[in-house]
Amino acid sequence: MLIRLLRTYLQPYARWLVALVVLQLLGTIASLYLPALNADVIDYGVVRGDTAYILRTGGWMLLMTVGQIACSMAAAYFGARISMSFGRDLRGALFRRVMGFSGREVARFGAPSLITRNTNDVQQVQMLVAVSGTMMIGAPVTGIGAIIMAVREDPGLSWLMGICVPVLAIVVGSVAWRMVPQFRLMQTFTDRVNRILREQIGGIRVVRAFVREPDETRRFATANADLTDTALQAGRLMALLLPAIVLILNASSAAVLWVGALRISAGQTQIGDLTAFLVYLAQILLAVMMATFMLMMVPRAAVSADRIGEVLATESSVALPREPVRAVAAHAQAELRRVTFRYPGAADPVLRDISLRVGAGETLAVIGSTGAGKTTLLSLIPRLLDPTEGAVLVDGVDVRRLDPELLWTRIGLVPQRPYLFSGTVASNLRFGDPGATDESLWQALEVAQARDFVEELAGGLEARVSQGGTNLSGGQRQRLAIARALLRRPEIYLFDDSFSALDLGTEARLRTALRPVTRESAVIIVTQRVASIRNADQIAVLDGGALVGLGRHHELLDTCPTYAEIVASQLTAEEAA
Ligand code: TTP
Ligand code: MG
Repeated sequence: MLIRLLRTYLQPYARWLVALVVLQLLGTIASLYLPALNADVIDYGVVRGDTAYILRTGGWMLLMTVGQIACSMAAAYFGARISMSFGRDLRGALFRRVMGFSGREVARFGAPSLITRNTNDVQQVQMLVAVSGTMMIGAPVTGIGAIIMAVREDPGLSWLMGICVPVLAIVVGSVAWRMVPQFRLMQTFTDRVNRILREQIGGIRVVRAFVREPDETRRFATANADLTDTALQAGRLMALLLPAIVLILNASSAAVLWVGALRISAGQTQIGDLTAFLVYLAQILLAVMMATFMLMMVPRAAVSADRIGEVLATESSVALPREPVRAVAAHAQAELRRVTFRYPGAADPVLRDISLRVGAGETLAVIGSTGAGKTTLLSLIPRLLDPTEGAVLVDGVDVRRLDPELLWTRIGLVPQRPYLFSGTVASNLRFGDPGATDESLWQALEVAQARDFVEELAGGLEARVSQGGTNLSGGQRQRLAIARALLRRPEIYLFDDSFSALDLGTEARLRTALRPVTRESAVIIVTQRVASIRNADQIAVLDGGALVGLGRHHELLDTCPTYAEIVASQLTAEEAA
């Protein structure tokens, strides 16, 4: 998965990658050549007292150093650019994918996990790209190059490398190996901390009201401690690594000096060669270390890549039509044809064999106890969910074949929990119609019985709305959501319990004001209140997912015991008659 991800999302930057490789190669060659020049300075310049030679070679060395610095800087720049662009593209792809998800897929991953995947996990992979960008070429080329150069300087000393390099590789490798499972755990724990935090911030009022703070604090503390412990364990291993590396490095230097000194006194080696050899040894060990570090990041990035890939590979269960229908003959019609719906993993269907039909100028009311499946039924029409069996038709065409844009412009949905976005009253209303004038905004507010309270807000239309609309009351939110749907001028209105937070007087005024606006449209009203729907053209009574009654108020009173029961529980006897 990691490789696939890298290949796909690094492709656009192939040219930059080539530049990066060339720059790293140049820089590495320069750094490999420097110790050899240094050795020459000592052996031919210092030992023989040839100042001109020293100056000439020194000049070369200076030039080379400058070149190397330039290469490294340019490489770092390209590396950062590539990794950042990679991260941006990947996040973008994830975001687009998640935006296409229906409620079903979001529920499968959970919002917090989706957020972690789009931030932390992408960052892990991005870090691998950044680190590889600076070391991937440098480490192996330095390692191999330095070995060749060192052997060239003094073959007699080279057997020492045969000991130090494997020792270092084993030590660093075994530490890295033990860190991999910790990294895997860390991703899971990060997910959990995120989830708990989100849940608690979202439900803070409930937590307070039920005095659950100590429990919730403990729950968070546990998750937090788990994450900390794992990170600490990984950190401890990491802390062990540096002293071990320094120890090996210094021990090898001492060994080289010892053996080298013996060889020099025996006349087998020159002083300059020994100095160069020491530098090469350090370079080799450094390269081994960098390579191991990089390899260590791979498993962590691989875990993250899997998590990202899982999201990218998930198709929305609400698939887009391959050949969408863009023109429809009929208008303002919604129909359910023998619809059955089952939530994934649920044993029983939530809706069973339901057939309903509402046309232009008609009002269909759906009534039923909590959990009867009313919201589920409404979600089928704008394709927030697709039916398990049967078909949903809008304007006479199966919604699965309809162009989604066309479908959604025809529908004005007021959800049961009206969601407002952070911004202003106006920016929220313009979700319904981006080009609406202030005047039409006020008109919609007037119909939604929201004019009065918006006028009283500081700033009126420009009054601030916080995320989720939490700085407004439930009823105010509902009315803004209604106004938002009205601005759309849809053919089909879906009101999901949209008057529940309004007092009866306000509701009555709202319904009267709605009547002329919705004259040409089909209206479906979901409600628990009989008073809201007595005049509806049709009333559908849902009970446990089945349609147990369909007709007008008076017909149902006689024919549908469930309806009669609901009415009896809400109205006094004379009102019902
Ligand atoms: P809803 O359709 O949400 O019930 P409702 O709108 O009629 O209820 P209310 O008046 O309170 O708004 O849910 C119907 C059933 O479906 C309910 O028993 C819970 C179940 N359900 C799931 O199993 N998974 C889900 O994701 C949802 C939303 C509901
Ligand atoms: Mg509902």
